[in-house]
Amino acid sequence: MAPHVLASALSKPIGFRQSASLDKVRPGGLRFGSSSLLLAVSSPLPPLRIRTAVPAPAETRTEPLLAAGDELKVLGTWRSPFALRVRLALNFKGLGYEYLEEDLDNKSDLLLQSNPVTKKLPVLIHNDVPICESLVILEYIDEKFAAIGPSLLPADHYERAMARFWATYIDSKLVAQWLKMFRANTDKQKAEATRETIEAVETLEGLLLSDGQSKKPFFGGDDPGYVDVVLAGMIAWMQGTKALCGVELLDAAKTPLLLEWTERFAELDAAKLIMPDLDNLVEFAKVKRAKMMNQN
Ligand SMILES: N[C@@H](CCC(=O)N[C@@H](CS)C(=O)NCC(=O)O)C(=O)O
Repeated sequence: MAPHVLASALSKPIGFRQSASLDKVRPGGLRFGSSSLLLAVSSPLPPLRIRTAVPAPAETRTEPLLAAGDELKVLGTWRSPFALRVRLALNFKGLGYEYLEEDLDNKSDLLLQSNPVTKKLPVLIHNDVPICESLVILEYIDEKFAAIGPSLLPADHYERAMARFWATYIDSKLVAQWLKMFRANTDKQKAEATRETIEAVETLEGLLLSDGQSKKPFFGGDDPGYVDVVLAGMIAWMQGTKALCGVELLDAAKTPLLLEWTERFAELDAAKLIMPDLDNLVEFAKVKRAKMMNQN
């Protein structure tokens, strides 16, 4: 991703609407596979408009953000690392979208009808067609809007394969083991999951060295790309791990490159307004875990 391309994408207006809850949105008009569902009626409340980037002067805007009639919606929650990936990807591409905050304790009909298979977030709804699973959504955004903004995946086929490999690694190893560490019921379970999580973090630290030697600012190279967006969903969770699990994952001595990367990434225009607040996240996770423990 060439810096000027990213800079140009980020200088475009990125407006999205945020609803306090989806209670005000009635389901509909959505297709999942071949089935047709009911009509969508958006909130009667005036939408809150939030800009995530400073608009470029009109004369410097050369590309349309979305074709006329094109509409993107994201169903997410503020704390979801998976939903954050989707919002980051749209921001990097400079694509405007409507953001709908879901209540996972009371899933909206829109979510249930958009993702009847797993009933999970995030869902991207493009012109009333839902796409589910964060990594699938990222690839959809990159392919469907290839002509707009920078690409997330590299052009080279081998590099693309490697980026997908690391994205899968982040989910299957880092995220999966982090969750086990957070949910562990016994010291043995916790110690095992902690070891695995640290191993994943240290492996990712090594990935920030090109050819095992020179430092890369981003996993994508000089600019952020697919792997950056995938891992960035976990930045706040990694930062909160000390408070939640007593384990420092981002350590100036052991993982200096990853620590610097988290700071560099969180400062990007595409990221800074949508990264979750660390204190709120830790507070939320503590309450969640206490509830989980009570249920066991
Ligand atoms: N593999 C999925 C994971 C999505 C996921 O776990 N989403 C959570 C929120 S962080 C969810 O919707 N949970 C609701 C549930 O499990 O019922 C992805 O990458 O999109």
